[in-house]
Amino acid sequence: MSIDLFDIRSLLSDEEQLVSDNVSRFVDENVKPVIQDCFEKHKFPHDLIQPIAELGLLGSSIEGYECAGMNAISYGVICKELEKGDSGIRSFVSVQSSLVMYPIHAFGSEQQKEQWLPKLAKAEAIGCFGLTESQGGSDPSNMKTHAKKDGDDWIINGSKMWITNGSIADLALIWAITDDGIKGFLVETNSPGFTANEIENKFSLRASVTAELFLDNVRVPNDNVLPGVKGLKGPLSCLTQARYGISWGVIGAAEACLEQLIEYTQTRVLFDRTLDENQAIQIRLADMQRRIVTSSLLSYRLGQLKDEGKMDPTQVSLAKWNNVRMALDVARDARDMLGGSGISAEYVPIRHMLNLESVITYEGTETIHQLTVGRGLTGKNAF
Ligand code: TGC
Ligand code: FAD
Repeated sequence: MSIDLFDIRSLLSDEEQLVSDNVSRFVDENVKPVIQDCFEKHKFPHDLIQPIAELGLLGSSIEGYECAGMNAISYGVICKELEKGDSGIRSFVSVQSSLVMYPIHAFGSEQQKEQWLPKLAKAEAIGCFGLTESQGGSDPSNMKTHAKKDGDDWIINGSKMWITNGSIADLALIWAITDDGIKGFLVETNSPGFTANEIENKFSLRASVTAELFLDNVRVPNDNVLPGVKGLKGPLSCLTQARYGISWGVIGAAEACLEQLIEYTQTRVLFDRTLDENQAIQIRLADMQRRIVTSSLLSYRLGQLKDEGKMDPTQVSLAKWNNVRMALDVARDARDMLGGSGISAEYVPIRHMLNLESVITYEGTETIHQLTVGRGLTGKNAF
């Protein structure tokens, strides 16, 4: 039986279904065969970058600049299908699309758009997004990285922590404090004084690159400042885009766990009957189904609002919080229901579960999103 109990697929237009099928096929043929090995060896599957670009998945929502110009629901289904493979692959696409291409498109000069967007869409350049610093990612207003004007240039000093794609990036979007508030700087990573060190020995997102960035008197021309935004609103607007995609993506991870778990419980015999004949097991499977369906409807509705230009950051916080929590709980419970096999690399839940420990932390922790919804309800800031 399909786990799409409410036939959410039929809500998708023909074009959205086609996108979903194409990405799903790509993941089955190219991601699933290599991902466990990459996870075990702590290596990002670089060979997947070019095919991802050829499918039009980078900056897919941008019109023009050699981008695919798809709608928000299509971006959602792309994230979902990619994360069925692995959160690390979806992360790569989230960062390139929502955190690097989106701000260049939304806040960049025409020259910056023409210079970077086609290259980023074709993966001729890889981008990263440097907001978080070691003194506390939840409160980016406490930013220490700073930029000072020097003639027609800026000199940037500081460091960034936990940066996805950091050590494979050609372009880093660095958010830095200036005398005129926070600004976004397009920093080419071969600039003198720029260093990226990969963070080794992660237990989560092992098939994704995470790095620490150091900027030591990095000189950047004034033309590389994003002219269209100032203040925390700049980076937070990018996060809204990425969090929307994550709310969809994690549904894919949860579905991958449930699909494999159903197969397992149908064949595992204990006490003379298959596991799926037990009430306790059926209740747990049903609970996973309930959570997946409700999360899917939530993201679908959010996608409709986004396509209508009505999506609001508080809605995004609720969806990111609800759906990541749902996926993490499903993955943990699936791991448990696989018994000892659940800790084996033969089965996907433990990998998804470990990845989701990052996903529940990055792009705003669960607490940050709960407090954002609380602020929306009460009008009072409790951060
Ligand atoms: P606050 O006073 O609320 O806001 C400052 C200004 O920003 C505006 N704003 C937003 N705009 C767009 N989208 C949003 N989500 C926005 N939230 C706020 C706001 O209207 C205001 O504008 P203005 O014009 O009045 O100045 O700021 P605050 O300092 O109170 O902070 C609020 C808080 C805690 C919610 C925020 O700091 C936050 O979201 N913290 C979490 C940080 C975070 O999520 N970091 C993520 C780093 S990137 C990452 O993790 C990438 S992982 C990628 C991957 O691999 O997939
Ligand atoms: P902290 O902010 O120190 O939070 C610690 C704990 O305190 C959390 O449980 C938090 O919920 C809680 N807390 C915080 N404030 C409050 C409060 N007011 N009340 C109650 N509890 C509170 N960042 C980028 O800029 N770019 C990237 O590409 C990027 N990629 C990442 C990839 C990975 C794998 C990871 C793990 C992180 C990435 N991040 C990135 C950073 C990520 O966004 C931060 O880790 C996240 O925002 C949390 O910040 P922190 O780790 O400093 O935790």
